[in-house]
Amino acid sequence: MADLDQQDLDHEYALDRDCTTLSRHVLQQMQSSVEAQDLSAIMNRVALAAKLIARRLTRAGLVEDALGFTGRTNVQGESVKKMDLYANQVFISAFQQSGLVCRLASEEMENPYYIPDNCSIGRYSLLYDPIDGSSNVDINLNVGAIFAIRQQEGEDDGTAQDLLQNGHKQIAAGYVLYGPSTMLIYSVGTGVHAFTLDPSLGEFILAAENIQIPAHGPVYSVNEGNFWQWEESIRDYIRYVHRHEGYTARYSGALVGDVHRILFQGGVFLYPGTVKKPEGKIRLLYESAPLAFLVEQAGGRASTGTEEIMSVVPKQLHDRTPLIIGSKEDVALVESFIQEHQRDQRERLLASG
Ligand code: FDP
Repeated sequence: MADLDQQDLDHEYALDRDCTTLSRHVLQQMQSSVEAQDLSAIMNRVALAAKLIARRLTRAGLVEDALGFTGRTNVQGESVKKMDLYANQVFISAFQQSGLVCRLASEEMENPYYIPDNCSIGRYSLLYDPIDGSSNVDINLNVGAIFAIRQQEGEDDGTAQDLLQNGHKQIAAGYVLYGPSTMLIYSVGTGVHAFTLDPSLGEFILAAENIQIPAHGPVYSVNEGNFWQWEESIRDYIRYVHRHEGYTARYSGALVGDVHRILFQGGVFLYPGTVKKPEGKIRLLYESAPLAFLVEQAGGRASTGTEEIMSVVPKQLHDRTPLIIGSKEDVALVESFIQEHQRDQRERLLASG
């Protein structure tokens, strides 16, 4: 009997030390706050969606109709993949009976999806990118999902105007990385924490707590194929890293994968605007702002080059921003090139009268 008790104790200890589940962690982080139960339940639903999508991705090459394009274009004019549509729908289904999330807004849907039955209970909104890095899906490389949670403010007449606010209105954010293992990284404003899916348990288990981004890292992550489409300032930054020792390039084609590397090892990801598209490619509400929330919580920064991402107020749901995100010193270095060019331009304008 004594032995059994000891075994039980050891088991308990192992659970405490090694097996903190996501929902329990959210509750611990938020202590007695009134939102704790709600956010823990919402995070559980995100985890459920992530598990379903991970399962589909791991079997995508074996089942019919999982890979390739649907033949449709989304609100951004981009070709929609079958996996984009599937993942978008999984999030909707996961939240349909959540009782808490009243609106879902995703880059795959022109307008938010309303779940009126939930609105009397919870007034939360989920903003998400169901599959980030979709060009990687068909070739079995890493992809991700990005999400943020906001609280609805005032009444919504169907135009979701209250979502058009800056990133400080986010109460939680995170991403899922579908790589060799599936990871879920989140923050409710009390640091950044990483969980790994244990497929045998079907649970996300705590892998790293209070992650801090190094102030500087060797990686710069950018699609250099756009070199001649950028402003001179970005080209100058790239020339700088080419000419200085200690830099190395990494670009996976999925923002989540590149930001994940930077979160742990430091460096900078940039997707600048181009001369033709100064706003760049990355969507503010579904990508830049959630990742900015997370990276700031880990001691890093996110900027458009001239403004903190967290301060940017969108005019429309699907607005895009240039994005420079990662280690504090590396983001500041990119900004210094942009600011120097802006100063030069102003001086030239003044000189020309
Ligand atoms: P995708 O369009 O394939 O979903 O924001 C979307 C994104 O991927 C990022 O994940 C990725 O970093 C970037 O776009 C890739 O775009 P480029 O092919 O233009 O580099």
